[in-house]
Amino acid sequence: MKFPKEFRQILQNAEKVVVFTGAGMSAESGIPTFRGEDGIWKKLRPEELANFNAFMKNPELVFEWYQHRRNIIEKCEPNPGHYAIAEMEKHFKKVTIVTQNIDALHHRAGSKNILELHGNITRNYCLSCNTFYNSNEIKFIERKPICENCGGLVRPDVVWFGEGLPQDIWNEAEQAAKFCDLCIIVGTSGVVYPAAYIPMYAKEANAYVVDINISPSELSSRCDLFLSGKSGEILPLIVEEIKNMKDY
Ligand code: BJW
Ligand code: ZN
Repeated sequence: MKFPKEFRQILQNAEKVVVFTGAGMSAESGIPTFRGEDGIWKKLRPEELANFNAFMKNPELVFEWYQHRRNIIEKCEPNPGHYAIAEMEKHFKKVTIVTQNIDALHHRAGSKNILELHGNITRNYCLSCNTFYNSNEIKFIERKPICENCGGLVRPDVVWFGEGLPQDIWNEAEQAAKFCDLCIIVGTSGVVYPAAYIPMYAKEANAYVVDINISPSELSSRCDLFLSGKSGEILPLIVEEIKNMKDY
Protein backbone atom coordinates (compact mmCIF):
# COMPACT_ATOMS: atom_id res chain seq x y z
CA MET A 1 0.00 0.00 0.00
CA LYS A 2 1.39 3.39 -1.01
CA PHE A 3 0.54 6.08 1.53
CA PRO A 4 -0.03 9.70 0.41
CA LYS A 5 2.94 12.06 0.85
CA GLU A 6 1.02 14.26 3.28
CA PHE A 7 0.36 11.30 5.61
CA ARG A 8 3.99 10.15 5.39
CA GLN A 9 5.13 13.62 6.47
CA ILE A 10 2.72 13.54 9.41
CA LEU A 11 4.06 10.10 10.41
CA GLN A 12 7.56 11.50 10.35
CA ASN A 13 6.84 14.63 12.38
CA ALA A 14 3.96 13.80 14.72
CA GLU A 15 4.77 13.66 18.42
CA LYS A 16 1.46 13.05 20.14
CA VAL A 17 -0.70 10.30 18.66
CA VAL A 18 -4.18 9.13 19.65
CA VAL A 19 -5.34 5.75 18.39
CA PHE A 20 -9.12 5.45 18.73
CA THR A 21 -10.26 1.83 18.41
CA GLY A 22 -13.53 -0.06 18.04
CA ALA A 23 -14.73 -3.61 17.60
CA GLY A 24 -13.28 -3.95 14.05
CA MET A 25 -9.83 -3.78 15.69
CA SER A 26 -10.44 -7.20 17.26
CA ALA A 27 -12.45 -8.77 14.40
CA GLU A 28 -9.34 -10.48 13.01
CA SER A 29 -8.73 -11.96 16.47
CA GLY A 30 -12.09 -13.72 16.13
CA ILE A 31 -14.21 -11.44 18.34
CA PRO A 32 -17.53 -10.52 16.71
CA THR A 33 -18.33 -6.84 16.10
CA PHE A 34 -21.62 -5.29 17.24
CA ARG A 35 -23.19 -3.97 14.05
CA GLY A 36 -23.15 -5.19 10.46
CA GLU A 37 -23.98 -8.58 8.94
CA ASP A 38 -22.19 -10.81 11.46
CA GLY A 39 -22.55 -8.37 14.35
CA ILE A 40 -23.84 -9.30 17.83
CA TRP A 41 -26.79 -6.90 17.54
CA LYS A 42 -27.99 -8.66 14.39
CA LYS A 43 -28.93 -11.64 16.54
CA LEU A 44 -29.52 -10.01 19.93
CA ARG A 45 -30.94 -6.60 20.64
CA PRO A 46 -28.90 -4.48 23.10
CA GLU A 47 -32.02 -3.66 25.10
CA GLU A 48 -32.49 -7.37 25.86
CA LEU A 49 -29.07 -8.05 27.34
CA ALA A 50 -26.70 -5.09 27.43
CA ASN A 51 -28.40 -2.62 29.69
CA PHE A 52 -28.97 -2.10 33.40
CA ASN A 53 -32.71 -2.84 33.42
CA ALA A 54 -32.18 -6.14 31.58
CA PHE A 55 -29.54 -7.06 34.16
CA MET A 56 -31.77 -6.24 37.14
CA LYS A 57 -34.66 -8.16 35.57
CA ASN A 58 -32.62 -11.26 34.77
CA PRO A 59 -29.09 -11.11 36.24
CA GLU A 60 -28.57 -14.85 35.69
CA LEU A 61 -29.15 -14.61 31.92
CA VAL A 62 -27.21 -11.38 31.39
CA PHE A 63 -24.26 -12.61 33.48
CA GLU A 64 -24.18 -15.94 31.64
CA TRP A 65 -24.07 -14.06 28.33
CA TYR A 66 -21.05 -12.07 29.57
CA GLN A 67 -19.37 -15.26 30.84
CA HIS A 68 -19.92 -16.78 27.39
CA ARG A 69 -18.29 -13.76 25.72
CA ARG A 70 -15.42 -13.86 28.24
CA ASN A 71 -14.78 -17.47 27.32
CA ILE A 72 -14.55 -16.51 23.64
CA ILE A 73 -12.29 -13.52 24.35
CA GLU A 74 -9.97 -15.54 26.63
CA LYS A 75 -9.26 -17.95 23.78
CA CYS A 76 -8.51 -15.13 21.30
CA GLU A 77 -5.11 -13.58 20.79
CA PRO A 78 -4.15 -10.02 19.85
CA ASN A 79 -3.76 -9.70 16.07
CA PRO A 80 -0.95 -7.97 14.08
CA GLY A 81 -2.92 -4.69 14.31
CA HIS A 82 -2.76 -4.72 18.14
CA TYR A 83 0.97 -5.46 18.05
CA ALA A 84 1.57 -2.70 15.49
CA ILE A 85 -0.13 -0.17 17.78
CA ALA A 86 1.96 -1.38 20.73
CA GLU A 87 5.07 -0.88 18.61
CA MET A 88 4.08 2.71 17.78
CA GLU A 89 4.95 3.63 21.38
CA LYS A 90 8.62 3.23 20.42
CA HIS A 91 8.39 5.70 17.56
CA PHE A 92 6.35 8.65 18.89
CA LYS A 93 6.79 10.81 21.97
CA LYS A 94 3.34 9.92 23.27
CA VAL A 95 0.79 7.37 22.10
CA THR A 96 -2.60 7.23 23.81
CA ILE A 97 -4.93 4.37 22.97
CA VAL A 98 -8.53 5.36 23.49
CA THR A 99 -10.51 2.18 23.09
CA GLN A 100 -14.21 1.40 23.08
CA ASN A 101 -13.30 -2.29 23.34
CA ILE A 102 -13.79 -4.25 26.52
CA ASP A 103 -11.64 -7.22 25.48
CA ALA A 104 -8.28 -6.10 26.96
CA LEU A 105 -6.41 -7.18 23.80
CA HIS A 106 -4.42 -3.91 23.70
CA HIS A 107 -3.08 -4.78 27.17
CA ARG A 108 -2.24 -8.31 26.07
CA ALA A 109 -0.39 -6.92 23.02
CA GLY A 110 1.84 -4.87 25.35
CA SER A 111 0.46 -1.34 24.91
CA LYS A 112 0.93 0.85 27.98
CA ASN A 113 -1.16 3.98 27.77
CA ILE A 114 -4.68 2.59 27.34
CA LEU A 115 -7.93 4.39 28.17
CA GLU A 116 -10.91 2.02 28.21
CA LEU A 117 -14.01 4.13 27.62
CA HIS A 118 -16.54 1.28 27.93
CA GLY A 119 -14.90 -0.73 30.70
CA ASN A 120 -13.30 -4.17 30.71
CA ILE A 121 -15.08 -7.51 30.54
CA THR A 122 -12.51 -9.24 32.74
CA ARG A 123 -13.54 -7.10 35.73
CA ASN A 124 -16.77 -7.12 37.74
CA TYR A 125 -17.98 -5.14 40.73
CA CYS A 126 -20.61 -5.30 43.45
CA LEU A 127 -23.52 -2.92 42.95
CA SER A 128 -23.86 -2.45 46.71
CA CYS A 129 -20.33 -2.15 48.13
CA ASN A 130 -18.22 -1.65 44.98
CA THR A 131 -15.86 -4.58 45.69
CA PHE A 132 -14.08 -5.63 42.49
CA TYR A 133 -13.86 -9.25 41.34
CA ASN A 134 -12.05 -11.02 38.54
CA SER A 135 -14.35 -13.29 36.57
CA ASN A 136 -12.95 -16.49 38.12
CA GLU A 137 -13.46 -15.19 41.69
CA ILE A 138 -17.21 -14.77 41.64
CA LYS A 139 -19.52 -16.89 43.75
CA PHE A 140 -22.99 -17.78 42.50
CA ILE A 141 -26.13 -18.44 44.51
CA GLU A 142 -28.91 -19.93 42.41
CA ARG A 143 -26.99 -18.77 39.28
CA LYS A 144 -26.94 -15.16 40.55
CA PRO A 145 -23.46 -13.55 40.84
CA ILE A 146 -23.24 -12.60 44.52
CA CYS A 147 -20.72 -10.47 46.45
CA GLU A 148 -18.91 -12.42 49.19
CA ASN A 149 -18.45 -9.23 51.13
CA CYS A 150 -22.05 -7.99 51.41
CA GLY A 151 -24.34 -10.33 49.48
CA GLY A 152 -25.06 -7.70 46.81
CA LEU A 153 -25.34 -8.36 43.07
CA VAL A 154 -22.13 -8.40 41.06
CA ARG A 155 -22.17 -6.93 37.54
CA PRO A 156 -19.65 -6.80 34.69
CA ASP A 157 -17.52 -3.63 34.69
CA VAL A 158 -18.71 -2.47 31.28
CA VAL A 159 -20.64 0.65 30.24
CA TRP A 160 -24.17 -0.01 29.07
CA PHE A 161 -26.38 2.38 27.09
CA GLY A 162 -27.69 5.20 29.25
CA GLU A 163 -24.78 4.88 31.68
CA GLY A 164 -22.04 7.47 32.08
CA LEU A 165 -18.47 6.71 30.99
CA PRO A 166 -15.82 6.58 33.77
CA GLN A 167 -15.26 10.30 34.29
CA ASP A 168 -11.49 10.33 34.92
CA ILE A 169 -10.84 8.14 31.88
CA TRP A 170 -13.11 10.28 29.72
CA ASN A 171 -11.35 13.48 30.86
CA GLU A 172 -7.96 12.00 30.01
CA ALA A 173 -9.16 10.82 26.59
CA GLU A 174 -10.66 14.23 25.82
CA GLN A 175 -7.41 15.99 26.75
CA ALA A 176 -5.30 13.56 24.69
CA ALA A 177 -7.55 14.15 21.65
CA LYS A 178 -7.50 17.93 22.05
CA PHE A 179 -3.70 18.01 22.14
CA CYS A 180 -2.65 15.39 19.58
CA ASP A 181 -1.08 15.91 16.13
CA LEU A 182 -2.29 12.63 14.66
CA CYS A 183 -5.43 10.62 15.36
CA ILE A 184 -5.78 7.12 13.90
CA ILE A 185 -9.32 5.71 14.00
CA VAL A 186 -9.48 1.93 13.75
CA GLY A 187 -12.51 -0.29 13.11
CA THR A 188 -15.41 1.63 14.56
CA SER A 189 -18.82 2.49 13.13
CA GLY A 190 -18.56 5.82 14.99
CA VAL A 191 -22.23 5.82 15.99
CA VAL A 192 -21.88 5.54 19.75
CA TYR A 193 -21.50 8.73 21.76
CA PRO A 194 -19.82 10.33 23.58
CA ALA A 195 -16.96 8.05 22.36
CA ALA A 196 -17.35 9.23 18.74
CA TYR A 197 -16.52 12.79 19.84
CA ILE A 198 -12.88 11.75 20.39
CA PRO A 199 -11.75 11.95 16.72
CA MET A 200 -13.86 15.09 16.29
CA TYR A 201 -12.00 16.79 19.14
CA ALA A 202 -8.74 15.83 17.42
CA LYS A 203 -9.99 17.26 14.11
CA GLU A 204 -11.10 20.50 15.78
CA ALA A 205 -7.61 20.77 17.28
CA ASN A 206 -6.14 20.56 13.74
CA ALA A 207 -4.75 17.07 14.13
CA TYR A 208 -4.46 14.91 11.00
CA VAL A 209 -7.19 12.27 11.25
CA VAL A 210 -6.94 8.91 9.47
CA ASP A 211 -9.68 6.28 9.42
CA ILE A 212 -8.92 2.58 8.88
CA ASN A 213 -11.96 0.45 8.14
CA ILE A 214 -13.10 -2.28 5.77
CA SER A 215 -15.95 0.02 4.70
CA PRO A 216 -16.57 3.76 5.21
CA SER A 217 -18.15 4.67 8.55
CA GLU A 218 -20.03 7.67 9.95
CA LEU A 219 -16.66 9.26 10.66
CA SER A 220 -14.81 8.57 7.38
CA SER A 221 -16.00 11.59 5.38
CA ARG A 222 -14.86 13.92 8.17
CA CYS A 223 -11.30 12.54 8.13
CA ASP A 224 -8.23 13.69 6.21
CA LEU A 225 -7.59 10.18 4.92
CA PHE A 226 -9.61 6.99 4.64
CA LEU A 227 -7.62 3.76 4.36
CA SER A 228 -9.82 0.95 3.14
CA GLY A 229 -8.90 -2.51 4.40
CA LYS A 230 -8.34 -4.70 7.43
CA SER A 231 -6.64 -3.06 10.40
CA GLY A 232 -4.54 -6.20 11.00
CA GLU A 233 -3.01 -5.63 7.57
CA ILE A 234 -2.83 -1.82 7.33
CA LEU A 235 -1.46 -1.01 10.80
CA PRO A 236 1.69 -3.15 10.38
CA LEU A 237 2.30 -1.40 7.04
CA ILE A 238 2.08 1.99 8.78
CA VAL A 239 4.67 0.87 11.35
CA GLU A 240 6.89 -0.42 8.54
CA GLU A 241 6.60 3.00 6.84
CA ILE A 242 7.52 4.79 10.08
CA LYS A 243 10.58 2.58 10.56
CA ASN A 244 11.75 3.12 6.97
CA MET A 245 11.33 6.88 7.17
CA LYS A 246 12.62 7.76 10.59
CA ASP A 247 16.32 8.25 10.80
CA TYR A 248 17.40 6.58 14.06
C1 BJW B 1 -13.10 -3.50 10.53
C2 BJW B 1 -12.77 -4.81 10.47
C3 BJW B 1 -11.38 -5.03 10.23
C4 BJW B 1 -14.88 -4.84 10.86
N1 BJW B 1 -10.57 -3.94 10.10
N2 BJW B 1 -12.40 -2.42 10.39
C5 BJW B 1 -25.35 11.84 21.40
C6 BJW B 1 -26.05 11.62 20.22
C7 BJW B 1 -26.84 10.48 20.07
C8 BJW B 1 -26.96 9.54 21.10
C9 BJW B 1 -26.28 9.77 22.25
C10 BJW B 1 -25.48 10.89 22.39
N3 BJW B 1 -24.93 10.83 23.64
C11 BJW B 1 -25.34 9.71 24.26
C12 BJW B 1 -26.17 9.03 23.44
C13 BJW B 1 -26.85 7.73 23.79
C14 BJW B 1 -25.98 6.52 23.57
C15 BJW B 1 -25.64 6.43 22.09
O1 BJW B 1 -24.56 6.70 21.65
N4 BJW B 1 -26.61 5.99 21.30
C16 BJW B 1 -26.45 5.89 19.84
C17 BJW B 1 -26.06 4.45 19.45
C18 BJW B 1 -27.76 6.28 19.22
N5 BJW B 1 -24.77 6.55 24.41
C19 BJW B 1 -24.76 6.13 25.66
O2 BJW B 1 -25.77 5.73 26.22
C20 BJW B 1 -23.42 6.21 26.39
N6 BJW B 1 -23.59 6.83 27.66
C21 BJW B 1 -23.85 8.14 27.80
O3 BJW B 1 -23.96 8.87 26.85
O4 BJW B 1 -23.92 8.54 29.12
C22 BJW B 1 -24.48 9.83 29.39
C23 BJW B 1 -25.94 9.59 29.69
C24 BJW B 1 -26.25 9.14 30.96
C25 BJW B 1 -27.62 8.95 31.26
C26 BJW B 1 -28.60 9.16 30.28
C27 BJW B 1 -28.22 9.56 29.00
C28 BJW B 1 -26.87 9.77 28.71
C29 BJW B 1 -22.89 4.82 26.74
C30 BJW B 1 -22.55 4.01 25.54
C31 BJW B 1 -22.13 2.60 25.97
C32 BJW B 1 -21.85 1.69 24.80
N7 BJW B 1 -21.77 0.32 25.26
C33 BJW B 1 -21.47 -0.74 24.29
C34 BJW B 1 -21.59 -2.12 25.00
C35 BJW B 1 -20.41 -2.41 25.92
C36 BJW B 1 -20.62 -3.65 26.71
C37 BJW B 1 -20.73 -4.92 25.89
O5 BJW B 1 -19.87 -5.19 25.04
O6 BJW B 1 -21.65 -5.69 26.09
O7 BJW B 1 -20.15 -0.54 23.75
S1 BJW B 1 -22.50 -0.71 22.85
C38 BJW B 1 -21.26 -1.20 21.72
O8 BJW B 1 -21.06 -0.16 20.75
C39 BJW B 1 -19.96 -1.30 22.53
C40 BJW B 1 -18.97 -0.65 21.61
O9 BJW B 1 -17.85 -0.19 22.33
C41 BJW B 1 -19.77 0.44 20.96
C42 BJW B 1 -19.20 0.94 19.65
O10 BJW B 1 -19.22 -0.05 18.67
P1 BJW B 1 -18.01 -0.19 17.64
O11 BJW B 1 -16.78 -0.51 18.35
O12 BJW B 1 -17.98 1.00 16.74
O13 BJW B 1 -18.43 -1.52 16.83
P2 BJW B 1 -19.37 -1.68 15.54
O14 BJW B 1 -19.75 -3.11 15.46
O15 BJW B 1 -20.46 -0.70 15.54
O16 BJW B 1 -18.41 -1.30 14.31
C43 BJW B 1 -17.35 -2.13 13.92
C44 BJW B 1 -16.64 -1.46 12.75
O17 BJW B 1 -15.47 -2.21 12.43
C45 BJW B 1 -17.48 -1.39 11.46
O18 BJW B 1 -17.42 -0.06 10.94
C46 BJW B 1 -16.79 -2.37 10.51
O19 BJW B 1 -16.86 -1.97 9.14
C47 BJW B 1 -15.36 -2.32 11.02
N8 BJW B 1 -14.55 -3.53 10.80
N9 BJW B 1 -13.82 -5.63 10.66
C48 BJW B 1 -11.09 -2.67 10.17
N10 BJW B 1 -10.85 -6.25 10.14
ZN1 ZN C 1 -20.70 -6.14 47.95
